[in-house]
Amino acid sequence: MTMPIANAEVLVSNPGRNFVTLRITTDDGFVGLGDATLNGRELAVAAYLSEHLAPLLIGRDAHLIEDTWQYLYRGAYWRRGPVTMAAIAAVDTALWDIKAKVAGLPLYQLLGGRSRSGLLVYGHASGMDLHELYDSIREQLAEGYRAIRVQTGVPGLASVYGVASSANASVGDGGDRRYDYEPARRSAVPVEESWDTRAYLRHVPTVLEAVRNEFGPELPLLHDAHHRLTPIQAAKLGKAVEPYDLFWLEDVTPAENQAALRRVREHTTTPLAIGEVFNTIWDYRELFEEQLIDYVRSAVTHAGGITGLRRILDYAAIYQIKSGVHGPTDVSPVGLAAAIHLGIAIPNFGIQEYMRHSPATDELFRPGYTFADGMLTPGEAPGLGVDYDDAVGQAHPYQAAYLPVNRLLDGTVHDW
Ligand code: KDG
Ligand code: MG
Repeated sequence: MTMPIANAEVLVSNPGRNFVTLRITTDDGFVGLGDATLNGRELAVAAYLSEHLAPLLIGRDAHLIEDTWQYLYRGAYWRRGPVTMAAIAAVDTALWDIKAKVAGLPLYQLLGGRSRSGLLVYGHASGMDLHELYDSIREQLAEGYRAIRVQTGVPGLASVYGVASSANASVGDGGDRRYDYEPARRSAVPVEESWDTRAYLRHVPTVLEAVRNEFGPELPLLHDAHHRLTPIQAAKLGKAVEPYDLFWLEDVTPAENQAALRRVREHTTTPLAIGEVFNTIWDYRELFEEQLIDYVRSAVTHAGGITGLRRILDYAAIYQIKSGVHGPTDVSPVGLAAAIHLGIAIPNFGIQEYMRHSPATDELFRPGYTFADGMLTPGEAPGLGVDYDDAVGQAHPYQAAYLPVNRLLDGTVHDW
């Protein structure tokens, strides 16, 4: 039985922040959704999808998920890269959504069924000082989170990426800092931030020590260094925070230089997570085979969909490396739902990042997954369990928004 694709629509909307969604419809009326959101570069993926991929999908058999993946990946000749892989991810996810709807099953059933009752998630706490940070952690605990990422301001720096403050609360996803810590600002050019690595390295261990003392030994704590350190600085940080027993230290060095992780690993037993900007299995090869990391950070949305990420995670599993799938608010509810279905099925689930989407975003996508007691669970509706409401989407058109650019105090452009 073949199931020809009749339509592939690219939907771009901004219910507080931009999302790119692919909607595939088959001749017999099955509908599948895929997330193709690439924060700050949304229209590049939208154009790749509508100009180059959508025309190739019309008439193809929607059941051919693997063949379509290979066709779009190998067939293009120009492989990899965030734009290509986000577009392939959206096609792949939408086809899985359709296949599960045809089967009348929630998607995780097609991925092998449940391996656990729910996904442990981590929430986001941040503050410019300890007082703000403790309040933020308490808010997260009160909401039910059982693991918490801790980001802090640094003395001498006016703002720090990833630290919510009242100054950036009104620019993004609904104007509530819980939904928009980064933020991606609606401005013609990116906002520029300043950075001082030595000040950061002096300050962060003191904050993690204080938080560990305040909240006790049990609470899993995570921290994201956002690619800003050299290998030896990262090694120093990993070693300095060992007494505070982090669940992981994320993105310590720029992602391009995989060998850097060797240097870090030689010096510290703090678990390492990396990969939110990776997009294929090749980006992980050295890291897996040399066992240089502990958690994989790729999202379904950015790593070639369920097919792409499943392959990466199966490879990781043979080295006892676990998932830690990227899940900030710029991964749409479609991308998050896909991650939840995958995460509940795989044997090597570690933790899932979760940052609640704004009410306007949930109104647009009406996700069927639920968060309770620190865990996410997929719903039992056939497919991904996410919809797209056109009227809501049309009421919130795209608005250009950029992630910030990071400079050292002397003006040098720095990693971030
Ligand atoms: O678009 C960029 C954000 O998704 C990213 O900076 C968030 O680092 C992040 C994280 O760990 O969620
Ligand atoms: Mg990160």
